[in-house]
Amino acid sequence: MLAETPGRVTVAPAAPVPSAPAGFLDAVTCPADVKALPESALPALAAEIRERLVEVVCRTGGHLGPNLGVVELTIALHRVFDSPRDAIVWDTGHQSYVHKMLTGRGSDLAGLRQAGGMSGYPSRAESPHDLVENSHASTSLSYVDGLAKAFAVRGETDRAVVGVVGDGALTGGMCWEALNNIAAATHRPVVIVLNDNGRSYAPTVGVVGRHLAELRGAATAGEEVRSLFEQLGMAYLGPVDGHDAAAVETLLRKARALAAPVVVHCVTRKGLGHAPAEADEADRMHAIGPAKPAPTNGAGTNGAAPAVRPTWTDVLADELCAIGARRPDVVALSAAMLGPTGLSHFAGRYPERAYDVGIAEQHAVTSAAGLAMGGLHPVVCIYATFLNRAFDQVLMDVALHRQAVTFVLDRAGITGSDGPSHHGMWDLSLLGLVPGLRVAAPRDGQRLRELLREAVAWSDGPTALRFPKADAAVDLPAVGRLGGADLLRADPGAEVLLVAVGALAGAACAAAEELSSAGVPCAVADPRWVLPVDPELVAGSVGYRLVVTVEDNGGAGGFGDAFARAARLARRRVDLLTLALEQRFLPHGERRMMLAEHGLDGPGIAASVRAALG
Ligand SMILES: Cc1ncc(C[n+]2csc(CCOP(=O)(O)OP(=O)(O)O)c2C)c(N)n1
Repeated sequence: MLAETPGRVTVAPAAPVPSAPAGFLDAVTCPADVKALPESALPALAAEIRERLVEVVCRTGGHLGPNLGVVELTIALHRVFDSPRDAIVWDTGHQSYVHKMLTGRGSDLAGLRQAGGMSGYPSRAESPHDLVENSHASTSLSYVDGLAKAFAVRGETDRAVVGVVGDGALTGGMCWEALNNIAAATHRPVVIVLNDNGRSYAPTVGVVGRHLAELRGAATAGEEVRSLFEQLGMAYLGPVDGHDAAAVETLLRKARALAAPVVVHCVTRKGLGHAPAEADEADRMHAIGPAKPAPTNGAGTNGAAPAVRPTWTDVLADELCAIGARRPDVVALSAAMLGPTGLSHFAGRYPERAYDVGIAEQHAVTSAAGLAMGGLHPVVCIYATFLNRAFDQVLMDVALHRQAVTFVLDRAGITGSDGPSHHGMWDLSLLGLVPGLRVAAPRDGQRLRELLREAVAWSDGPTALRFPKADAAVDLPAVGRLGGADLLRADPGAEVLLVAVGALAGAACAAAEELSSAGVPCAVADPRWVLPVDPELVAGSVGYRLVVTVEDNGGAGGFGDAFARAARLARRRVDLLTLALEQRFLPHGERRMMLAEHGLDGPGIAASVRAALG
């Protein structure tokens, strides 16, 4: 794998960050307040912002490293541009906390990513200063291209358009599609602020990262290197030390005055000012979880630390390594997420069989098709929500060609604190449309291992596995079979059949227990392979008073709809209740609580069944 060495950022200062004397931050309620500060106050303001970021984000969880890296850059942006009249678009948006603090939301930071609190991304509902909230990377330059065209057509030529894009996001193909247009329109002003910290989560892969490193190196050595952006016809300013607010401000003013497409290359350090983040070579605290409450009685009587349960991702990582040892043809791909998808273990053990392609899901999927055509079995590990990007590639490049590619969809279902753009609630609806693609949903760690082995053993077309962001469920042994499904419970004379998708099996069993105790005997089935729907399971469901499907996909076109369609096509009469997530953009919150709110926990499922039975 091509990867820039971390720490090659040569322009940023190595000097200690000043500690924060109180005062400036609390006085900033809008960008005009930032503009009014004397230049001499900027280092102190930056120090206060860092202190507040560390204090809050270490408690709530969130994108600490990226935000610590953009403090001065954000201050400079709000001194030069007039948001929201000037449009500032943050690529991905995970680095917008400082922008929020400077646009009147400093006091809301305490509720970051908490249910009902401030979003961890820009949010149009929160502020007119937030334009783009989708948080899927590499879109900013397309948005600014459109905004710049719109302002030109409307004659609003005094409005600047700014896209802030990371070197990681710049590995995404959409950025280059946008640059292809932006650079061609030499008289249409667009300011592209390139926030170059040399890293995505991990050091940025590929020649884009290498070129940026070359530009940084040349600047330090005082050499002239013509940037790729200039070769494409744009102006290029920098590289500038992105932690020198005054220097960035000077360059941004120059960029604005050019009234042309221009790239301002800012060199920053992810995690700057927080020693644990700076020392974290894996990802510079790109995203951290909330502080764990101190254990009260978890240490047990013998004083041993409470057992840490493996996550679904941990189990996947372990089993994939085991498969890799037996199967030299198994290769793995990630789109800039080797660590978060658990692939770093496989990549560490089999570096020649692991590919980090950058933030490039579409390319990852078609490249996997090529790997399969070349005689290998690729496993593409991707967050469920990001597979949406590559639907056409799954459909036409993989499935039409019947290539044996396995997709591992981590973060399926409710993901929690990342909100609407990150909930993995679309995959079953989309993948259900793909002819010849089989989708599995493991109910527990043991099933994840088995299903992954079955998926990579399948050579007649693509397969997918989906599981959530959570600890792997406790193993639920089968008590029998119903068609191709595992029966997890079979009360004598069962009236209700609950068919649960993957990790929701536990909730279905809890509901069955509650209903059974109240005199409604139940059976619970886990299809394991959920799509296409098993005709034998449909046949086996006939005769129950009520059949209930339970899934954490959106209701439209999910497993329940697929089951109903299969029953309809087979002309089987089934009284069907389909329980799923509401088909709308769901806010951020805690997974367990959100599932309960959607009636997808044990008591919620039982209540829906009681209501349906009247
Ligand atoms: C389409 C898509 N794939 C993956 C991600 C996950 N992701 C979030 S931030 C990030 C790295 C972004 O790196 P960069 O743009 O350089 O910003 P930095 O965090 O370094 O400031 C990735 C891969 C995403 N948000 N969108």
